[in-house]
Amino acid sequence: MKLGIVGLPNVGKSTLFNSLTKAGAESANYPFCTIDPNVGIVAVPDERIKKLGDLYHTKKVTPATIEFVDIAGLVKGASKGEGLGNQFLANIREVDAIVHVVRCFEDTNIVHVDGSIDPGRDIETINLELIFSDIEILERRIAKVAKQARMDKTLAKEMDLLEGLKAHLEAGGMARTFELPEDEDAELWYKGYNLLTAKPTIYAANVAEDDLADDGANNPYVASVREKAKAEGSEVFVVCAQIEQEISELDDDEKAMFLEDLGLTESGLDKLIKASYSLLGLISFLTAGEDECRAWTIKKGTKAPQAAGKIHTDFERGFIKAEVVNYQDLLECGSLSAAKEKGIVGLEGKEYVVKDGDVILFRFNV
Ligand SMILES: Nc1nc2c(ncn2[C@@H]2O[C@H](COP(=O)(O)OP(=O)(O)O)[C@@H](O)[C@H]2O)c(=O)[nH]1
Ligand SMILES: [Mg+2]
Repeated sequence: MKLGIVGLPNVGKSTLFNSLTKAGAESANYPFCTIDPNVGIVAVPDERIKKLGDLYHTKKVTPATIEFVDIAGLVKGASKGEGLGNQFLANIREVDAIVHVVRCFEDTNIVHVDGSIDPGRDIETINLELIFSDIEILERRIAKVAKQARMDKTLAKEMDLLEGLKAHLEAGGMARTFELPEDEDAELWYKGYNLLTAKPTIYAANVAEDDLADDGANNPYVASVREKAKAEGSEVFVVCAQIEQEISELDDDEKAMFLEDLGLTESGLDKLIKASYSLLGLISFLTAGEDECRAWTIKKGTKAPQAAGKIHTDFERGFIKAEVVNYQDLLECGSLSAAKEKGIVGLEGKEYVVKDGDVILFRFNV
């Protein structure tokens, strides 16, 4: 799973990325310092595997991970190639979801590309570039389908979809607010276009330290981000990238104290990672043993054999049964054998839909 961090130059993308990954991507006070996309792997905070690890006296605890990509500053005209725009847009097309960073902090030392702090305008600037880029994709597809439609009747239906989508985008709408007809073909075509504005998005309002404790409630810039996000059904997330960077350099004890001083219980990044996880419809199942306790990422609705396939393709190919126990139940019983005695370990087959927090032992044969 890959999330792309996008936004105008100098809004705090790299600062946020650095604190997420501590990967040391260059962060500097001028546009285009992150020309190549920087990719970082981030652990999904999960108390459950730590507790399982204690129960099993395990040697190794491995969290689930997601990937973040720091995508360099998009500017007005990116879809026409401004500021290496097309390259950046191509990078965005490869991600599963978008974190759109918006500058809501004042700092006269940090240049704003458009000369003032105005999150509503900034969001529109970026979203318009994404929309233009999507329109181009649709136009290319329309040209192709128009040629073939004379031979193939089902393509007339796709043409309707394309024209409808294009009109929606031209009116300034994001593809994710388009009302897709309830039709399997349409859904497949729509997915196939891989539109930027169809990707699930979280807006990250990057505020000054003072605005953290009340979650930006008194910051009118944040209010305008919330308004924009609401109109398209997206989430907003208030963060101070600079503070997150400082926090990321602390050890766990120092971190807890620092957060308490700020009136917070959890770092913004932990919240962001969890929010991204739920935005993408992801859950974790767990495996436990003396060698390793581990969390694995799957989409909600994944069945047991495909979940097994995340661990190893052999597990999926040779899938026989899954021994499944809820994480909380297992902890309460104190051991797997005690859970078995109580009869709460299920033996599940191919059609079993895996749930968040399932502790699973797969039986397979290859
Ligand atoms: N005051 C303040 N400065 C910030 C904050 N986040 C980032 N900056 C500064 O803004 C400048 C640009 O940040 P950077 O992360 O490189 O922006 P990017 O171009 O969006 O990647 C750097 O000098 C950062 O230190 C913040 O929350 N508050
Ligand atoms: Mg940057």
